Amino acid sequence: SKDSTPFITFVLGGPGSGKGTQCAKIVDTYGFKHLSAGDLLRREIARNSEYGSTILDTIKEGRIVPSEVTVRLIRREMELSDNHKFLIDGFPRSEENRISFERIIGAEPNIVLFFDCPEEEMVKRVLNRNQGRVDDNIDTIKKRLKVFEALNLPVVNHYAKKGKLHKIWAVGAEDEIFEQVRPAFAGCEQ
Ligand code: UP5
Ligand code: MG
Repeated sequence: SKDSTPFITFVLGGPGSGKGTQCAKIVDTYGFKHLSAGDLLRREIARNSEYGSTILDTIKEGRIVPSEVTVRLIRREMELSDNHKFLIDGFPRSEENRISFERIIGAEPNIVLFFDCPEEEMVKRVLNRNQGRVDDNIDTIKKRLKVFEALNLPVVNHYAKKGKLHKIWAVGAEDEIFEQVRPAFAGCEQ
């Protein structure tokens, strides 16, 4: 219920590493509320909100939306949810994102998953996706990969040092990858 302390999982990995795909399986198996930061930002674009056009420009360039905007969207979804188990997908993308979340939400993640995928595989998957995302073109993908390497890997290293990181080899069949995800949630079976 709303009274219990949130149980937070961060899901990290480069563009096309399979975060969204594996999150769907985690939701089905372990009953988390899925919050994709990218989906929340795309929803702001679609509803033409105050920050919509800035978010669109940022996503087209593969850059990171200011932390305060993203954290506010995540916080609102957490407050609105009856669930207390959250799967936060594609966030935090930088140390600044991470520090901002910890300050504003006042909590750290219990678990951090990292989907480790070779760049050429990520490029192939994103170019094959065909769902009309404005950032699924080769120019933007190259920028997303650079930003990921420069800004997201420090976050991964931070949680590795804290002993919270579950690194998963993200190549192979979806179900095989999920078998590597399961041990992170040992004890979370519903
Ligand atoms: N696929 C999945 N698993 C597969 C497998 N095992 N084998 C073969 N194919 C597989 O998967 C991608 C594609 O690969 C799909 O077609 C899938 O079927 C297939 P998906 O599960 O969608 O991968 P995911 O990691 O979720 O890829 P996504 O493109 O969503 O990752 P990004 O991190 O790039 O996108 P996100 O939506 O998180 O962010 C988009 C942009 O929003 C960012 O670049 C940034 O500009 C902005 N943003 C922020 O600024 N701040 C935030 O906090 C979040 C986002
Ligand atoms: Mg995704």
